[in-house]
This record gives sequence, structure tokens and C-alpha cells, in this order.
Amino acid sequence: MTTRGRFIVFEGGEGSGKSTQAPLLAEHLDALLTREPGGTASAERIRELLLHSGDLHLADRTELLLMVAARAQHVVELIEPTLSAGRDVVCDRFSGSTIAYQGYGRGLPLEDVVVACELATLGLAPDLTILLDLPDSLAATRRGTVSDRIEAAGDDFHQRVMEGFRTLARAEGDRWITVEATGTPDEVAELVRAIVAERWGS
Ligand code: Z5A
Repeated sequence: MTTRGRFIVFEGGEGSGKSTQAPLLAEHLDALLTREPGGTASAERIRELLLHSGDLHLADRTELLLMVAARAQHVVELIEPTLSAGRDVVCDRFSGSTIAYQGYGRGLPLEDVVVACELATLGLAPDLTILLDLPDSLAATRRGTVSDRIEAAGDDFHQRVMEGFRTLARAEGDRWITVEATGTPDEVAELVRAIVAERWGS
């Protein structure tokens, strides 16, 4: 019988280094690397609508439903089959982002956001979520110029999002590990590898 792959997710605010760290860990584990919103052709189309919709107004609930619509396709088409085939998956963002951004950031009721996530994932949850945590001031510097609709939401929004991530990490026990992301990319990658090795011994 094939051993199921491990599902490892990076979470954090913009500029925290997820897109730098996720490929490094995926290479280290020979895992499938993917991201959200996106990861499949149709989910990438939804990503375009969500992040680069220009003048098109999206209501907060529409944003939530599009995020989880992209996830539903991603899970069924890519993540679940890969894990079932025995390969590890490293994903840049997952349901934690929806709770932090659409729940804490946009202020939608958390119970609605959780139900929407469950509908999309059919119960699939990461084996390990690594939260890359940066002080807000450093995150703002790394974010640099605003490049998409959600990034443009303002500092208060991004502070609420980070508070959401930190609350989730406290609540989720050892399924979420927080990594201080202030070191160099190599230093952070070493911390991440050590966490994975400690969890699974490889
Ligand atoms: N979103 C949502 O609202 N709800 C959801 O359910 C989901 C997502 C799934 C996706 O944007 C947006 O969708 C995101 C959340 C929302 N919106 N916002 N805002 P994305 O995928 O385009 O972008 P991102 O996830 O926000 O990532 P990012 O801006 O690319 O940041 P990052 O991946 O965390 O960081 P990075 O690209 O690796 O690094 C940023 C810069 O810092 C870059 O110049 C690096 O070279 C540099 N860097 C990275 N690591 C270091 C270290 N260690 N030291 C110094 N400099 C570093």
C-alpha cells in the first residue's frame, strides 16, 4: 500500500518570505510545489479575477467564495491526488489565509469562513503549517510597492490579518509552527528544514 504524502503549508503576511521558502523546502523534500489561490489552470484564472480585477468591485463575500472555489478545484484536481499517490505537497497558502484575510482582515463572520473552507477542502487539512512571522514594520518594507487588489488594502487590514494568523497558530497547537522570519533566506530555510526533520525525522 502506498504511504500517503505529507501536506505542508506556508502561511504569513505579504513579504514574509513564503514564495522564497516554499520552493526551497519543496526541492529539499522532492515535493510538489503549488500555491493559492491557484495551482491548476482554472484556479489560476480565478486568481487573476481575485488579484488583478482592476476596477471591478468584488464584495467581501464574493472574494471569500472565489478563494474557496479556487481551493475546491486545487484540492480535487492536484493536492489530493498527489498526496494519495504518495508524494509530498508544499503549498504557498491554504485555508489559514482565508481565515486570516477574509475573516480577520475583511471582518466576515469566522464561522461562515470556516464553513466555506470545509466545503472546499472536504476536510483536508495540512499535516504541518509553517507560519513565517515578521514584525509589521519589516513586512511593510519587504512588501514594497503594491501590486494587487488585496495588497492595496492598507496597514490596518494587514495588521488584523497578522493578528489572525498569530491567533490561529496559538489555537492549532503543534499543527502550526511559527518561525521568526527575520533571518537571511538561508537561515530561515535551515530553521524550516529542522522543524520538518524534528516532526518526521527526514
Ligand atoms: N489570499 C486571501 O486573501 N485569501 C486566501 O484564502 C488566499 C490568499 C489563499 C496572494 O498573493 C494574495 O491572496 C495575498 C493573500 C490573498 N494577498 N495579499 N496581500 P500572492 O500570492 O501574489 O502574494 P503573497 O502570498 O502575498 O506573497 P508575496 O507578496 O510574494 O510575499 P511572500 O511570498 O511572503 O514573500 P517573498 O516573495 O518570498 O519575499 C518578498 C520579498 O522579500 C522579495 O523581494 C524577497 O526577495 C525578499 N525576501 C524573502 N525572504 C527574505 C529574507 N529572509 N530576508 C530578506 N529578504 C527576503
